Amino acid sequence: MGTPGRFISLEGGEGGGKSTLIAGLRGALEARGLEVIVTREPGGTPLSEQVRALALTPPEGETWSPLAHALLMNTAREDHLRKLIRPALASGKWVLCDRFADSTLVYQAIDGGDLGSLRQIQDIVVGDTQPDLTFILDAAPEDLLERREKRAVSDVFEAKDLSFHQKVREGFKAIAEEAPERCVLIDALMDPEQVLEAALQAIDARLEAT
Ligand code: Z5A
Repeated sequence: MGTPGRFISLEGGEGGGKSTLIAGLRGALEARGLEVIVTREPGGTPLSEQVRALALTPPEGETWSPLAHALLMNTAREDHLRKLIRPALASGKWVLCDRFADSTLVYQAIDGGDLGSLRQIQDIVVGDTQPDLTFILDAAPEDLLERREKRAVSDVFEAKDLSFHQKVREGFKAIAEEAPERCVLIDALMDPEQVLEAALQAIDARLEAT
């Protein structure tokens, strides 16, 4: 693992319950006496939050190409890793990150980005700071429709149709199959308490938590 801290990312389609699970995990891990940092991508540092705004809510009428979008995500990621994630892990903290590099491989590939190039950029930026564990909150997009509609989010992804969300689901499932040692698929339709329990069981089984 290389570092004394632990790095956990949360991924999946919109409205899957990542933020809800992160809040539950933070409480449970802090109750075990662990130091926990909660962060998100794109974002997490002052500069990366500015990049987030530029990437997700560009000026009206303006759009990013898939490559430019991927570069922006990775620009934000480089700053986030260097200033927040790596120092936190090195000092023994647990980092819970709402989305990370898997999101780029899924979203920017669906938008038309070349997967080989996306992986090359990711290798340069992420290096060996891979998450120790990745929770993928999974459900059929039609079952998450109501949750997505409730969110007060306005960004470049808000108007996407069901087929886009289906591709997002398939993209994350493919990553889970490719990296079963890192990824745990969780049924996002379970109650929040059951989702948290499943995540904690995986942490205990895979990370030998204290
Ligand atoms: N993006 C990208 O393209 N490339 C990249 O490299 C990266 C990101 C890093 C913003 O992400 C966008 O950035 C995202 C991909 C792109 N695209 N979109 N859209 P984000 O993570 O900030 O936004 P999001 O994916 O839309 O997440 P969210 O709105 O924060 O949702 P969530 O965290 O997964 O869910 P939640 O807020 O915990 O829950 C949503 C609602 O459901 C809420 O009312 C909860 O009370 C409810 N909920 C949660 N869990 C449950 C359960 N278990 N049962 C019932 N109800 C529940």
